[in-house]
Amino acid sequence: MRIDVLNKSLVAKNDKAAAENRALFQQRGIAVVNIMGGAGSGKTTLLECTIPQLARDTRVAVLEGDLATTRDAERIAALNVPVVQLLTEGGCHLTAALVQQGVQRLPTSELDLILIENVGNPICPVNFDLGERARLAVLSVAEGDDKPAKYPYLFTVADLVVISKHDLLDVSGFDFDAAAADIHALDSGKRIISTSSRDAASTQPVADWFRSLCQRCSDTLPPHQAGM
Ligand SMILES: Nc1nc2c(ncn2[C@@H]2O[C@H](COP(=O)(O)OP(=O)(O)OP(=O)(O)O)[C@@H](O)[C@H]2O)c(=O)[nH]1
Ligand SMILES: [Mg+2]
Repeated sequence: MRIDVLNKSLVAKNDKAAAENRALFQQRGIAVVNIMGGAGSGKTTLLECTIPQLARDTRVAVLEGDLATTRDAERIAALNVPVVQLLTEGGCHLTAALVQQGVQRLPTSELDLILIENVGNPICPVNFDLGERARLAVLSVAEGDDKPAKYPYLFTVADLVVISKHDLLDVSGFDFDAAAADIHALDSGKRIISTSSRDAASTQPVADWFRSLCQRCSDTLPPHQAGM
């Protein structure tokens, strides 16, 4: 008797839309970053800190993923960049199909970079390729230094890890070296950047990383593998 595995077929369907997205992004020369991390880890704040630094030389737009409300999109719209709010209506991650719909509302012929803020969740988004070029994981010190070991897949798939809210390091008791060691146990070469919204200079390396992806837009990269 044949047994259908629903989850696998969902991922396969998503992969088809992700491949279409990736082809479109490559054709238009747009770098796309999938930003993932737990609820409240500081994803939107990181966008608020970095987008103004990109304004002088990079044409950026944002897709905001949430379960409900347009609150994050309103924060991004205040920066005067194109933004579309994607509502999953209960879903704990964005899908490539929803991203496809969002991209249709963006002026893609006028963009260098699309930053996608995924739903606040350190688990579900990891399995769903959106067609992105790169993945950014955000972990705040307020979440605890044990999270890289407990939620390893987020950190495995990420091309860059941001540890945010550095200004709260002392009060949170976060052991930075222990967290970094757990991340490097997964991948010894993984780059980690420590940021604080209270220190504008700390987010500059993240803005520079976004910009560096744009300079390589015409490269052909294979789809990310979750390694799970
Ligand atoms: N002290 C401090 N607070 C921060 C920092 N970054 C973000 N916050 C605060 O943390 C809270 C959550 O930040 P957001 O940027 O909304 O987090 P998010 O990851 O986008 O949240 P979701 O979209 O709900 O998943 C807000 O109150 C921010 O002001 C930081 O570097 N330092
Ligand atoms: Mg947010």
